[in-house]
Amino acid sequence: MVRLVESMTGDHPARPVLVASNDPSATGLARAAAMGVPVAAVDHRPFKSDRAAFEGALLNHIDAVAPDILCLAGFMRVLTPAFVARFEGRMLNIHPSLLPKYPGLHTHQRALDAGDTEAGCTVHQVTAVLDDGPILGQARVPVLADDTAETLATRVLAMEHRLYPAVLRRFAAGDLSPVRLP
Ligand code: NHR
Repeated sequence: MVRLVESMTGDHPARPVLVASNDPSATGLARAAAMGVPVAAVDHRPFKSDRAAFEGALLNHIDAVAPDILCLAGFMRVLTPAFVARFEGRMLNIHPSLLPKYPGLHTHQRALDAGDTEAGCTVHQVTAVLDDGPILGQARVPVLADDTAETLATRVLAMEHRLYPAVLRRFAAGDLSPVRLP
């Protein structure tokens, strides 16, 4: 998220209008505020299993700034089809695997368990099906012999920081052709 905000300057076609989180203690909120970006927090926990009600509260903040594009960055709440439909074709996510491999959680451990020799990350459009939308970019890293899920996650994260800003810049300019890194 910080890298996306930092990237939106100069001739970039987009500007950040809101950083929102479901976690009121997320450090990203303080970092965004320090960069001068408006922030909102909607704790999902009081809503229990009522995802639509949580999303309604979140939408109040989002609709107030009427964004053209939504970027999920470490957002960990599965979104309902109704929410996704509101932003069809305008919502991106970065996922820490080479999709279609390993949608969902614990991607690094799953790659290690499978004996994969490469891993990476994917930016995709968000659809109602989890981690399934059209791919807008991918970056690869090697898996090393002594990797743990943590060391692999650190190597992938460095590529996430390069890939997502590159994809957003292209997407905001109307270009849906996939970005490949390195
Ligand atoms: N929503 C939809 N409709 N489609 C996608 O592709 C989505 C999405 C919401 C989030 C990010 C995704 C990821 O990058 C994302 C993609 C959370 C879960 C999950 O199971 C799965 C995938 C992603 C994010 N969340 C649990 C839930 O009950 C909570 C897990 C937790 O809190 O640790 O929502 O990986």
